[in-house]
Amino acid sequence: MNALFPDGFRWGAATAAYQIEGAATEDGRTPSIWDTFSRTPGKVRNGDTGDIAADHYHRVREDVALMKDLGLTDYRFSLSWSRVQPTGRGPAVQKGLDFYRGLADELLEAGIRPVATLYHWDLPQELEDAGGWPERATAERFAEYAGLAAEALGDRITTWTTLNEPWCAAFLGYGSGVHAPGRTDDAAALRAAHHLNLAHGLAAQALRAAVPASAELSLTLNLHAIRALSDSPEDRDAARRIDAVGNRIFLDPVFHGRLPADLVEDTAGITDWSFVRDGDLEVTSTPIDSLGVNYYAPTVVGAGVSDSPSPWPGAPDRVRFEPAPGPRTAMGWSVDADGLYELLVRLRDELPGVPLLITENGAAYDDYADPEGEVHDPERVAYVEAHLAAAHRALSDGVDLRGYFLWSLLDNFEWAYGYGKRFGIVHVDFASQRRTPKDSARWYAEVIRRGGLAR
Ligand code: IFM
Repeated sequence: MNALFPDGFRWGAATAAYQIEGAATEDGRTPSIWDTFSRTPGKVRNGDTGDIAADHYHRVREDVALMKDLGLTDYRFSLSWSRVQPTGRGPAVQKGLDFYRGLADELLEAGIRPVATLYHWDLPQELEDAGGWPERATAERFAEYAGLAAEALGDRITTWTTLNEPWCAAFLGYGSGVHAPGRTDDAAALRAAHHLNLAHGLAAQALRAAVPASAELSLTLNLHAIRALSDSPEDRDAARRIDAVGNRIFLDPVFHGRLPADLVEDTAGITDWSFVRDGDLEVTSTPIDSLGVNYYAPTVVGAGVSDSPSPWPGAPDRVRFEPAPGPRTAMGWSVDADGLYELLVRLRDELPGVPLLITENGAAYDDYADPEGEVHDPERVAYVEAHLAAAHRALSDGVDLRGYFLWSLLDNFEWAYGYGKRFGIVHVDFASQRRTPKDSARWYAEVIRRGGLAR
């Protein structure tokens, strides 16, 4: 049976600034929290940093040519805030804007739609020094930066995503501390989550004012496909808690203009939420045009206790996490495409009228170039094929799914794992910066050419 996607389906690949650009000190760019964090001993495996990364800053032409060869219709990338507006305040830096203008032009010339994300975790360090996301002022600064970027680039970039995975920014950054800025403070993490929602809403307003009416505004969330270990009330309550602090903490303010009442109750011992001011939830629910969903693996939970510090405020003494059964990727994440289907169908039911994009999906494996210089990655092909099949099933069941972006185009800096985890469909030899399309890249190009899976 063939699983073909509708005409106009967007076939993409995704990356993020800090993970691929390098050029950390060039053209006026100042440190972001990830520069600081990765240079702090013990924070990133092997002491890796994004100083050079995949050197994309100097290899845009080559990289766009690779995308063209793949037949991508869309390319999702992020802007480095500290390249565009180095201190997070004041005017934009021309060279920073020029870089993204050049990238957008190169893409358009190749017939590829640029899909820009304004924030993929790299807060200018100066803003963290002033308090970071737990401070309301950071949301205001973000809206100003969004306006500057949109004014300068809105004539060429017509799909804008405000934030990528605010859950990670708030809870890995300020809760468990495994991501920059590495703070472990539950109250700060919850404040950060609210201010990220606020930043999203304020930025959506700033973008709307600056870009053509036809532009598409979006937000990308890493939503959790949550499964309770059993039907017991305790296990079901564990799933509810994780759904509140993992999913509804963003979905409710953004799409329904409310805070989940059970979240407020679960976290009452941590905060009274008085940082949410009158009118904030109207701002967070500023209308947008689509929702981006990042999905890798399901989250299996039951009643119990989990490690501290934890990225789940209000849950660690009530919830334990279990690996899902079955095969795993090199991240240790289970391969379970049904979770993607479950998530998409849930969103169909809960957010009628909101078009969806899968803005990240993919897998890390221990890839290497063989003596012939080829990279065979059959597990990645199987992973993506299974998830595309799940996406197609969701489409057939009425999900308004508009596109799929594979994470990632290139092997890159995988945050606290450094360069040890390879997600790319194009292999990067970080010593020489040589790019080698893996088997999965050729396979994906064929999927795009056919418009889906031929099975
Ligand atoms: O590499 C990350 C990306 O930056 C955000 N989503 C998950 C990916 C894999 O961990």
